[in-house]
Amino acid sequence: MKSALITGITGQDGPYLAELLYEKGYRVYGLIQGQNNPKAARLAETHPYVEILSGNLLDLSSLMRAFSAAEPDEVYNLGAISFVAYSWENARLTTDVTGGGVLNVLEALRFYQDQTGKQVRFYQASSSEMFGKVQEVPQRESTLLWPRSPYAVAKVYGHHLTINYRESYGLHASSGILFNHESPRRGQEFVTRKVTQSVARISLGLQDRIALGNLDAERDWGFAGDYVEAMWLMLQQHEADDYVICTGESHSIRDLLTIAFNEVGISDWSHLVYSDPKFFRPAEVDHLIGDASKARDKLGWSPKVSFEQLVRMMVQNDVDEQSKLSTGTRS
Ligand code: NAP
Ligand code: G4F
Repeated sequence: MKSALITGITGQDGPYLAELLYEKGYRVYGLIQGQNNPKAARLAETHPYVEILSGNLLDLSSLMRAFSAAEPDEVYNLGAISFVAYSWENARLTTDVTGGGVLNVLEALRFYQDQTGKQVRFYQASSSEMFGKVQEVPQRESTLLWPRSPYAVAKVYGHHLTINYRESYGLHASSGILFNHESPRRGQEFVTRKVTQSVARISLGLQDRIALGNLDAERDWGFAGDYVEAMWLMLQQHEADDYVICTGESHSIRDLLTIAFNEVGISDWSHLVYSDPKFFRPAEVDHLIGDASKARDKLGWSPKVSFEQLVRMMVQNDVDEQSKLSTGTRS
């Protein structure tokens, strides 16, 4: 039985990846931070097969203990401070966790390999945010990186460190350069979920309007459930490598609003959305669109869920969730 260790198990992607690995017969370990993290109990309820280990990306010794306990064949480093807007307000913390955390995991992995002689495969959650002020359209693995936020700068550090450890120590270390991916489990601070939840609440009479920032930004949005399969496929290859994972389609926040409101029967949303300067960013990433040809050719990976299906799935989920909350029933 193979063993996998996932950092970031309480985020959006962690539970999807845990489900995939469990279905494939892995023993799944998840790293959880904090002395009484409320997400631990929720995870134990929804994913009882995940063996929870206590640890923090900032604490190398906790990671070394996690390696000893999990004896992993594969390690997926999904843990990060991942909200771009937050990274300007907490630049040091973001740098340490999202960037420095990668160094700690790689060092713990190297130590574990040296001690046990076991080969461990490593996945780093790199990001399309690294392309920032894009230097090529569409973006591919070879596109010059131009990060536009402390978060993106930290991700560039983790990305290059992963490549460097592969080249320096021969580690089986791969980076997935994932474009935005969403789901009903997406955090409420990100624009897709903020929109789908607000639209659900407006349709139920629980909210009047949505305050947003830049409606012209465009993203290549896919479904998280599709993207975790690409992570796993990368670690099944003989050679470690870096892969862009995306849909190859781009949409604006306006497109997102149109589909989301349409799902609840509202065709004109202009009076339901207003602009709030606090949601604009000091430096914006205007337009992301990727080219996943390498992943398609080498991994045999392609996305299954379209943007429209994704948004409708998220709105339906939020309508159900908000209806239950408003009538006092817990989901
Ligand atoms: P997410 O929902 O924000 O989850 C982040 C996870 O990291 C949470 O489990 C969080 O734990 C954990 N974490 C934060 N600080 C930590 C620390 N100091 N020590 C240990 N764990 C810590 O992110 P996601 O959307 O699942 O994304 C997974 C990864 O892919 C992230 O690295 C993200 O940057 C990257 N990525 C995401 C996307 C996307 O569109 N979703 C695209 C490209 C790359 P708590 O729950 O306890 O805070
Ligand atoms: O949903 P967002 O916050 O995601 P963003 O910044 O693209 O980052 C996400 O995807 C990255 C992959 O490219 C990940 F690496 C990262 O961890 C995260 O998962 O914002 C998307 C766009 C931005 O252009 C933002 O300015 O939506 C725009 N936006 C407009 N109004 C808003 C809002 N974003 C948020 N969060 N909230 C708003 O009110």
